[in-house]
Amino acid sequence: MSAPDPDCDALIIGAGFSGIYLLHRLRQAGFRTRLIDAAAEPGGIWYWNCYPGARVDSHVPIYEFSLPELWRDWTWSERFPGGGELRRYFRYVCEKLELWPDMAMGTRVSGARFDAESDVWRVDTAQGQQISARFLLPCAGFAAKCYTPDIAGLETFAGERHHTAHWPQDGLPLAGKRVAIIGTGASGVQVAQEAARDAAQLTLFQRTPILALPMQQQPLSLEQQAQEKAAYPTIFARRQTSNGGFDADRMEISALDVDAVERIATFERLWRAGGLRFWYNNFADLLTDERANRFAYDFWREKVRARIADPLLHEALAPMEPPHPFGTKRPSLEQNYYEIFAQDNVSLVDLKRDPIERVVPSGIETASGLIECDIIVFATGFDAGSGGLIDMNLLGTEGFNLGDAWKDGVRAYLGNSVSGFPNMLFHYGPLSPSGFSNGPTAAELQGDWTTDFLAHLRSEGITRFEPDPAAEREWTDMVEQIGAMTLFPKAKSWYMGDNIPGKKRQLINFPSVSTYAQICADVAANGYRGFGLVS
Ligand code: NA7
Repeated sequence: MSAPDPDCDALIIGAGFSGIYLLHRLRQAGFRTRLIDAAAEPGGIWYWNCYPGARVDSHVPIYEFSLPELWRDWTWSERFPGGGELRRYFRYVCEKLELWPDMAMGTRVSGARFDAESDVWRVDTAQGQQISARFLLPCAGFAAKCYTPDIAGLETFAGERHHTAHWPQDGLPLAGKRVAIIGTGASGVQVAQEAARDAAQLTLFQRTPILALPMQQQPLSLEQQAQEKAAYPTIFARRQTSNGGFDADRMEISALDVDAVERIATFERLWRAGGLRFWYNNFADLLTDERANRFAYDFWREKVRARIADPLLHEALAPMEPPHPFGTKRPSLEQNYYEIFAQDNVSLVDLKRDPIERVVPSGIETASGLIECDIIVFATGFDAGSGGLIDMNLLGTEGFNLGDAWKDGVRAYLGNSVSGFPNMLFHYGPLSPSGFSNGPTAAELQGDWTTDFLAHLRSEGITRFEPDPAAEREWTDMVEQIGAMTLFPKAKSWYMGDNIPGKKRQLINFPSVSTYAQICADVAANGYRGFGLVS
């Protein structure tokens, strides 16, 4: 008697851009597909990171799906939409594509094991369900596991404390409160701008200054968007062929091959254009040559210093010497970050000079004294890429789980598959372009590739695939080698994994989405080279 069919052909974990797109494509291709997500609503990071001021730092329409049936009828209110608007967008997408019947929200994976007898994944959920699926497709995103540092006395704190990625869903008013923010990455900057409006007192605890860029936010009118939509197909096509999945690439010329006048004029143009353009449209060697990089840093520093009223803060917020090469940590966008330090209710603690010693019931004690507070915001980032996948407790064929497989560092073929874990493809994961790519671009690219791959397996009657260890090693080494040609290893960052104590230092992202697309297409054209396929 043959084994019963699994509950579904494919089980997707995660309802962010990757998971939602994949669900749509696999259903179109006739696969029995289900999607589960621990969150109550779709949106991925936009569900969890609901802290005050949460906002995307890639502009629309770059940061949305390219499907005409979606963008034709959707309009945004701003060039860089806020978290609430993005959540509404996700609900609209699920409605429009009629995805709800195959989605189960509020369903968290507690473990999964590959059953080698039947070539099926058996997934357990924290809600007590068992789901079997031929293919397991985790789409957890790069930021599924947040990081809170272990600070002495934290549990004694009498006020409220929250990580930005676990902000209370029904909100937490900051008005009139004494707010402490630990961490000045993208999230810390966004909460700070909000809190500065009406918190009684805002104290930012900064370990490394962020090299933030001006957002140059713009409201978007209906008429303007209606006009711009004529160009959307061209913009979306361009997105697929650019390095970062945006609408343009870095320039072809070196910052060293132009004179100072031209260099400054270029920097000025990119600065005025706003958003991440100063990062991803800059000179060709911005992220590979320290001299080129230094030109950009010096420009950034002078622009920012001109906005910081108190000269005593210049060195802390925009030091003479760069804390790391510009752009080797995610720059992130600001709107009035540098101006808030002129307000009476805002102060900065430079942790390099005045480190945190402990948390006490009434606040945070540093070397120089106690700062009382009602709310501590941990804007301290993520165990990026691998953390969320490891937490799913996935057991492969060799008797160990993914955490054990990656204990000496992440290894993966094409940044989507691991030997010893058959029939599993993860999206927007480590060693794929995730952290270096605009999210929706990578989601669509990987979603299309996976759909074609599973269709190929179906047409060939193949029930099991697994990457070859040699192909996996080659891919992992290649990402490392490409990384070594850049300045990224010169920073301590989540890109390099070393923001997390004990995590292996390695570049966890493939640096170009367009090259990644070409390689994946080539793998497919060559019979899915690098994968072992079993009927
Ligand atoms: P990030 O960018 O990883 O920023 C985390 C911040 O927290 C950063 O300023 C860290 O300082 C700081 N941090 C981390 N640990 C500590 C301790 N122990 N003490 C003090 N400060 C600490 O996370 P975000 O959430 O802001 O942004 C993540 C991504 O989301 C971002 O890159 C965009 O892609 C969107 P450090 O720089 O390590 O010295």
